[in-house]
Amino acid sequence: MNPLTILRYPDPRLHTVAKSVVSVDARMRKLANDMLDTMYEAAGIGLAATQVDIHERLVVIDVSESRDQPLVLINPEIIWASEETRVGEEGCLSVPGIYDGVERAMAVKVQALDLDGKRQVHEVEGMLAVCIQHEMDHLLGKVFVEYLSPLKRNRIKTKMIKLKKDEERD
Ligand code: GNR
Ligand code: NI
Repeated sequence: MNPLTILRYPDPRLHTVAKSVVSVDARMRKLANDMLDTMYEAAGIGLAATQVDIHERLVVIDVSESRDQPLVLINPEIIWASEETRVGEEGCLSVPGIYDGVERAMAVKVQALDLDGKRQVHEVEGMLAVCIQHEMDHLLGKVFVEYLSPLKRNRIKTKMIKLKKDEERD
């Protein structure tokens, strides 16, 4: 077990745009495994490398109830998105305790490399489609609260800064 530290909003490093992964090697496999440990320990359904201050296009996901179906996406690209959208309640490990509605495509087709460096295409819907879109936003430096109104976002920012101060006090 090697859990990594998850950056918390409004940390400016969360707005870094990730670079493509150049080679799927032993380092990448270790990083993906450390990210999976971190995601499971934090009870999340996904984690983007950006959230652990690594600015490369890598995400890990597990939307299964049994927490035993890890998915690793390297250099993911959305090659198709349904026109149909839906608003679903989202949360983020980088914005603990905050949940709000975000509009996303209902279904997407995503192309990515796996840990063997092989190209895979996944056509997904439901929670997995939501999660993939949420994680791919992180790789572009975007946190879900940026879809909310400036008023809500500022309230969240203030709350997160206060939470951090409270944590530092005890
Ligand atoms: O654990 C998470 N839950 C979640 C719920 C609804 C929509 C998106 C997510 S992703 C989030 C983990 C996380 O912050 N990934 O970046
Ligand atoms: Ni997130």
